[in-house]
Amino acid sequence: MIDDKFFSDGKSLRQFLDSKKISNTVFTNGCFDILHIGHVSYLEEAKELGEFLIVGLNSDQSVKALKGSDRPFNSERNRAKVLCALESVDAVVIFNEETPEKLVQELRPQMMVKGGDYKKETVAGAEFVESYGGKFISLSFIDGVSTTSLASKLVNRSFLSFLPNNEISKEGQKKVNKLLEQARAGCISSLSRLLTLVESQPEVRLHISNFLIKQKPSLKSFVVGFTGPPGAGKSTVINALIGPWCDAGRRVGVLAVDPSSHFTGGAILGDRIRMQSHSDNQRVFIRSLGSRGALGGISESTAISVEILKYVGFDRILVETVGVGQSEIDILSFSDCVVVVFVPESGDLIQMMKSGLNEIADLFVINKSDRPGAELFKNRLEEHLLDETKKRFVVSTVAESGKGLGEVWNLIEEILLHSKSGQNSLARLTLLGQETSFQSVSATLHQRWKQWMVTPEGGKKLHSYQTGEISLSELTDFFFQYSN
Ligand SMILES: Nc1nc2c(ncn2[C@@H]2O[C@H](COP(=O)(O)OP(=O)(O)O)[C@@H](O)[C@H]2O)c(=O)[nH]1
Ligand SMILES: [Mg+2]
Repeated sequence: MIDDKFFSDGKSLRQFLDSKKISNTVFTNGCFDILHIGHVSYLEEAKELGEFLIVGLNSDQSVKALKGSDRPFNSERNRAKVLCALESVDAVVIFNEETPEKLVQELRPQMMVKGGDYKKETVAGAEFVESYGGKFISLSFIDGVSTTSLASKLVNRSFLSFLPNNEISKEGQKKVNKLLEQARAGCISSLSRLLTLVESQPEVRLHISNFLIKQKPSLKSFVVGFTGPPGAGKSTVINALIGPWCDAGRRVGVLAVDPSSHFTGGAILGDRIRMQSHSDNQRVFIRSLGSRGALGGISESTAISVEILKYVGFDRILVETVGVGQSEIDILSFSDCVVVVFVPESGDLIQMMKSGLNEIADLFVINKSDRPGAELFKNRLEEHLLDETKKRFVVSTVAESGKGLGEVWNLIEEILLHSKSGQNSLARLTLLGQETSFQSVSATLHQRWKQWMVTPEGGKKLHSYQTGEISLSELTDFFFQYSN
């Protein structure tokens, strides 16, 4: 039955029509790659216009030439079979050329029909049909459905399923909550596991920040950020400060965003043996971040790690970052005290000042001040700070020998006395919520945008933007109207 409707070329169909004396024929053509409601309705409408509906079907070769090498999805034989199964279709005939003009000349239909907003002038064969008194008709196509847009929808769907899950499962939430509880009870391996999780999984970051924002902020925990050029001595300074904090009965957590940072656990100033017992008491916790291919922002996983250390009960959280990029400034901007470590040769001083670091710094350390030029550098820096309203301290140190570090420690503690740790925590968690939820929102927006672009309306608007008829913000407004 189906094969009765199928003709491999115009000639055999012509012979069939002649033998059956069928003259009231309606002709249409297309690729019909994935059949959808638009095709079915318009073929039914076309059939109403005459006695016998012929569909000219683009061969595989011709579809490739028209739509690109990744089309058709279905072979000509299969496409033909599906069409033949439709009640409205009386014959399917394959053609190899890009246009059906030659086929139309062979078949001489009474009527030629196209779907969609085709103009007669642009349809090959239409003029020929009219030359012997036939008619050309353009039928309306159901808006928004086409094989091309269906295909992109399918692609988008499968792409979405590969996106990292935005929300952590109920079971996952329980596990993370349990780890938080264990870490708070002093379990260091649970704490390590948590930090690994937030480094690699944005959805865990979001869950924990939602959890922590509901907790009472710890008022005894303070965050001290250390930044400065690589090699200035940040790690050496931090190392040396751990001992005095332990001596003062504080628990110290260190987070180094620079994975090359080396820590000995504060053994330089503190007594080596006492330090070992400190770490037995879990008084000191040291962790490098960003070393294992963090997914998403290093600054986000650092910010949440800081808050986890606070929740777990560390009193002083020391964060070492390298460089002065925006993300470092983001991390530091919510620290209770920011220490900038320079060396006398820091020629990039002015550049660092310009980058916004100056506004958040509380204390400048000129380390390696055993080197020539230290005094001159200190004078220059102090001059630079003179006209600033915020009070800043400048201390010269030799971190390797410990010179000046007692003063640094005292100044940090004094600055912390006046800081608003709780407010900073809240600000950090709020920013974290903004950033992490934005990642999911932007992934969703991107998908919507791609879906809009393949609709006739979206395509038209993009074209108008490309040709300068509308601005980018107008394009955006149209998109939001569509998304609503
Ligand atoms: N001469 C001298 N060397 C120092 C001083 N402080 C640190 N160093 C050395 O400088 C190098 C870099 O120090 P490090 O703390 O790793 O720098 P970071 O990259 O800023 O963390 C190390 O070899 C330290 O031993 C100092 O005050 N004087
Ligand atoms: Mg370092």
